[in-house]
Amino acid sequence: MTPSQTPALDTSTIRIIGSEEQHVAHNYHPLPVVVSHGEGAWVTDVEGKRYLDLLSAYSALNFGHRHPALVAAVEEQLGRITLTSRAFHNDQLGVFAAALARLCGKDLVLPMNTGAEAVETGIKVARAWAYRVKGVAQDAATVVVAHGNFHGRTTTIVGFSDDPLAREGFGPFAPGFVSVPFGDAAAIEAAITPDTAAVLVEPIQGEAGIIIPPVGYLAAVREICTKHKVLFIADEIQSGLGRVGETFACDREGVVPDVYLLGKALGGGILPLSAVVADDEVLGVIRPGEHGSTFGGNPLASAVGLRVVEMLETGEFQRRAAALGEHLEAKLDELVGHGVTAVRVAGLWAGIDIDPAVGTGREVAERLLGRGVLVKDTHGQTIRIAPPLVVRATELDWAIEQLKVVLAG
Ligand code: IF1
Repeated sequence: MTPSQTPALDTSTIRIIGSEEQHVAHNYHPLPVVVSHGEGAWVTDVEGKRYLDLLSAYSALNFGHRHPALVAAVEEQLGRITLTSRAFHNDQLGVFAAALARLCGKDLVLPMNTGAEAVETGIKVARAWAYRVKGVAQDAATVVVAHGNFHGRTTTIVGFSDDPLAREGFGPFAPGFVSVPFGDAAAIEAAITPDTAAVLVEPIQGEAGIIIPPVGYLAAVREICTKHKVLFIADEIQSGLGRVGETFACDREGVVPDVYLLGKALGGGILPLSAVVADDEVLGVIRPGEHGSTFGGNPLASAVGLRVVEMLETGEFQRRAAALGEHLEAKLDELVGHGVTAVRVAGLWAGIDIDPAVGTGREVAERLLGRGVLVKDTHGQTIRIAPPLVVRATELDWAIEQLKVVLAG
């Protein structure tokens, strides 16, 4: 492939990027575009150029940029109160928690802010449940995780990652995690001991490249966890809330985990909101003062979260993602053998493996940038497609036409 042909940048873009590089830690390698506005599935850069957003901030923008109903919920709450801490009650959290618990079919919600916080909270709750309900000896609890996992960036979480980029240089790491191949239910059962508190998996692995497990895997994990009295914790932070054409990716197999970990789109693409959702037998182990966070359960996030749950309760976004996902899959399948070596699609979420003869995922992302499409590469040869669920079929078709041109070199 010829060198990336992203168009020359204008002075405002160069100036802004330069300032960011001078004052912001270099923990990312962003594409050379400065986004200043967004609406629906589209964003506009400081030069006035428009792009179709096929990343959705890693599935945090399932409802699109600045969805009117979500902006209205924020504006309304901004005029009342934004933050109280949990030292006091507020009039939004209980209503949000009741709605989210109902959506999940569970009793209780523990609200946090980021996905990593929800994962960390889920691990703490599972360990406390193991000691206080299952009878595991203090400090002996283990959690089974999957190869190729991505659950966040805290040192506990990267400690059980097998991605050198995520973990090297950040040790020492917390003990108590056992990693087994993703998609292999027998490997999970073989890893379970009397000290196992939980199995923690993404129902579909996102960062790994939208890795969809064999049909029946989630049902097998459910059965194994029930059999061995181990908590099934589903990290639905990226796969949940409509992305795969269901409320949760676990719904694809009719499986209900013991614990849902939610985040990203739960905040409507406007502010951070995450949650651990489970029945009283699990979340009820946490006693006052044992866990929390300054912003966890704040009224502003709760007001947005409530509107998100109400939008999901209609099923409209799930149906849309399912229907458009079938359309997307049919179109992407046609690319296999034409610059693409493999495609994986679940609802409006796709991993596309680029033929190395065409170039790297990053090079394809840069070329798509030049054609008005925003995507993110992952693990070298893969690009991820995750448009807002409000995207139109005609817009998806246009984006795939741009991809075809890029693949053709
Ligand atoms: C980055 C990846 C995606 C997640 C799952 C928990 C979290 C994430 C399944 C933590 C977060 C984000 C983090 C962001 C980029 C993005 C990402 F590339 F890093 F791996 F989506 F695939 N569970 N994923 O996907 O949630 O603390 O970020 O709110 O760190 O670069 P968070």
